[in-house]
Amino acid sequence: MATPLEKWVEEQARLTRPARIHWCDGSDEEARRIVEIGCREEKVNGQPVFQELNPDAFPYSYLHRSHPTDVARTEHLTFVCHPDREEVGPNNNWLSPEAARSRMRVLTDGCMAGRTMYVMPYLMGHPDSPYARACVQLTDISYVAVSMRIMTRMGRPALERIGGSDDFVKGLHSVGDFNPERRFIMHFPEEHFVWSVGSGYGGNALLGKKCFSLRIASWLARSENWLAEHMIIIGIEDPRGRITYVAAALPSACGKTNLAMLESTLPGYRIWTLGDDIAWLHVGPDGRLYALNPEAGFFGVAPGTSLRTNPNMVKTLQAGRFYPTLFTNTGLDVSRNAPWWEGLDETPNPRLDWQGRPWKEGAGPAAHPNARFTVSAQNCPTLSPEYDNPAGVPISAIILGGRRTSVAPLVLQSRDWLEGVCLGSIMGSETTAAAIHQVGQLRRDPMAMLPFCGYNLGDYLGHWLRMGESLKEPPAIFFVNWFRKDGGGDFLWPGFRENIRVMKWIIERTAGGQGNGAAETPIGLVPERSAVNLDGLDLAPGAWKELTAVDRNEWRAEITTGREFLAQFGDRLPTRVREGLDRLDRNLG
Ligand code: OXD
Ligand code: MN
Repeated sequence: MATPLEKWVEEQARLTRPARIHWCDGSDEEARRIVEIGCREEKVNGQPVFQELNPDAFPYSYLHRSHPTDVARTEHLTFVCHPDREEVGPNNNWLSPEAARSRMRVLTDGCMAGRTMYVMPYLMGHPDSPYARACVQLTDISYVAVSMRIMTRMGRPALERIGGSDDFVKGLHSVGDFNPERRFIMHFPEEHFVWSVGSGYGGNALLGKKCFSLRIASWLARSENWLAEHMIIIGIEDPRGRITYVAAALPSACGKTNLAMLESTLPGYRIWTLGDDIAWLHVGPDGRLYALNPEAGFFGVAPGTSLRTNPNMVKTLQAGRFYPTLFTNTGLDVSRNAPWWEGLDETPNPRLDWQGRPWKEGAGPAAHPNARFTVSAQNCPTLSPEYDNPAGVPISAIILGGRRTSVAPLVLQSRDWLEGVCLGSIMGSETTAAAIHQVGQLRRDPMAMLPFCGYNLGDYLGHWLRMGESLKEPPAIFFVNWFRKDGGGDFLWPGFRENIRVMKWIIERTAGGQGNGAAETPIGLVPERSAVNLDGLDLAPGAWKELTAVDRNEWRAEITTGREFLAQFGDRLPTRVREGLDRLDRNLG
């Protein structure tokens, strides 16, 4: 008798008609074989899927050049398909499940002809964790098959968890013909199913990541009383050896990976990495909030990553412990056959651009601004020993943030959970290259979840409020902004490794002491100068004052435009958020 899993795979194969079906075991040997196929047989846009790179520069590394139209998440082609449009909310594109299914059936009919269908059973979360989920993704390209091995726990433990049940998250993926006109990423939350065609890009095609661990998981989390969030998880060790765990949400390409691996400039402080993109947060048996990272690897932005900005990521990429490491749409240092991107230490000559063309002065960047690496967490020198703790780690602070060249202070502590949720609901960030849209526009991005919350964002804010009530003592909520500029357009704060100074203030606040380390503003608490270690920093005169300034007029305008943004959620917006924002507005005078 076929199991539900076998039946489902058979059904998908009848629709997509692959030449071969390969059940992945997630082994090293298998990954090597699939990479070999990508190097020798398969092509994207006329070029091999993988090109082997110089192992002396980056061990086990391969370059993938995507289809030129397929370089970032395509939010306008991403849908949540549910019978009730209101449930999905204005924050998502909506289609009825029937309409979506018939559209996708046409696009998927025979789409794997002549290709191999890879069947990938995987877990999001540690095999021993009660919070882990079993999933199966099908794909027809080696790049995605190998990326999934890096980013998830693939193989037998997932099959064991599924057994003869139908309880697994399903993902059907095909690159189709890469035509953006025939590209869609459809989510069916009631069926725990994601159906993606036409793109090989990480956020569109590695279905365990944004599609399941955020969009579908956020539906599960709402009804099961937990949170699926776009957050890093780190432990901050102080000179006494005490480790405080925090989770931080920042929009895509705003330095999450750098913060997750920060190498401290303050003696005695050190960061332990648990996750760089997604956190699942549960109420633990002791009533505290516990976080775990469902992923097993990092899919990070390459440009700007260097020994200066993120030495631990460079070490991760060079560790060579886990096979393989992928580079996508970076440039190429021709003489060394090594990946290269803007911001990496030396500037080689000659180089190829991300499409494999000779790079010329004035021709724009060699690496695509959203060029990525895909690398196992096992390679990370700062990986926390708690990363594999099936229960997760207790969270003392939640940090929210964005890229704001003005208005938002370097760091602000909310007075309580409600005010934190209210400010989080209107938080804004200037857009980056991680998704297809105009870069540098201010967009409201509540909890950095706007592109990832799979249901009505008004209800999501209500869920946050309820979560606060489920916790014995909710973690303090902080806001950070490393990107504030002065009148001349220069950054006021050095950022990167120096951000440890802000993290130190944050953990000291959560430890309960430092009563006089903060100054009241109408919207929360900012650090007093004396409470932050600024030794050895070359801040411009007046910079600290500007960095911590909360301008009443700017913030009144901020709340007004935030309210305008929230108006689209109508009566799904919790009254308490509305009233909380009114109160903050009144505080501003
Ligand atoms: C990512 C993103 O890839 O947020 O993590 O776009
Ligand atoms: Mn992300």
